[in-house]
Amino acid sequence: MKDIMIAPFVCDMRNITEVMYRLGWDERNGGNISYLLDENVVGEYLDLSAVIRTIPLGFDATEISGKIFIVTGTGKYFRNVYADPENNLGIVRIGADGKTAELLWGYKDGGKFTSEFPAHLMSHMSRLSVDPENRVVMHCHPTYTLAMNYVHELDEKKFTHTLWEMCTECIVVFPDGVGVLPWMLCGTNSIGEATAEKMKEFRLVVWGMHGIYGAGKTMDETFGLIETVEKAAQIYMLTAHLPRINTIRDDQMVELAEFFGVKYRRDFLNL
Ligand code: 2HA
Ligand code: ZN
Repeated sequence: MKDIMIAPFVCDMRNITEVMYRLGWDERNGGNISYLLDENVVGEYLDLSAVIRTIPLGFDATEISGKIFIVTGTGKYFRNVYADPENNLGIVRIGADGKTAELLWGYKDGGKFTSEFPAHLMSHMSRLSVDPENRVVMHCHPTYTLAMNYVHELDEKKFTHTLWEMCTECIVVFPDGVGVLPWMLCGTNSIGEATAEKMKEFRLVVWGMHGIYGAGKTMDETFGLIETVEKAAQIYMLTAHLPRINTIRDDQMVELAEFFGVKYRRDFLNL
């Protein structure tokens, strides 16, 4: 068996949580990440028949039973993941009954996965139904994106359009736009279901006055999506109170999307 501490998926989780914490997107226990792993790769590091304990999921995940995820722990701080992955992360397999998770590694102090695991798993199911290569679901509280929630209409067309106007690369990076949910109680199956519904259409979903969800094939892609939204939101918050003299026009966004060959939400433009 190889040493799990050098497994690329453990390194990815340690590195990304460290970066996100330093960016100020994950104060205290804010934020959570789940990463769908390849069973054969995990098998190089762990005995897949050795279940440490089982943990109830609280909803039916039969559709993805047998799948293995590395997930941040509930109540755990991103700040601490790098130094102590085995307490702050866990590797779980969705049981055959679809109602429990089998712990294979981690949550060493008796902990369990994030309270947002239902939202994550439901989002994984949605994204996999439209993109079989999706692997990562990431949630965080990026500062400027959150600030923008308080001063900009929470309408997905208008919100996406404003972000697209803020940086030239935006329409190319997230041509599918940003889904927006109103403020909802977090940690519940209802917010999970609402997020998953949006995830059929969007890789990015804003949780009104709370934060953002991102999904992608890799850690880089997912982080890059959120990072680009956050950059655009920062430009917005730095300029929203000032007279606007210049902007990226809709016909220029079309030019960008067509030049880079991305399938974009044309209905989000005002053509
Ligand atoms: O896990 O961010 O939404 C802490 C949160 C809840
Ligand atoms: Zn949150």
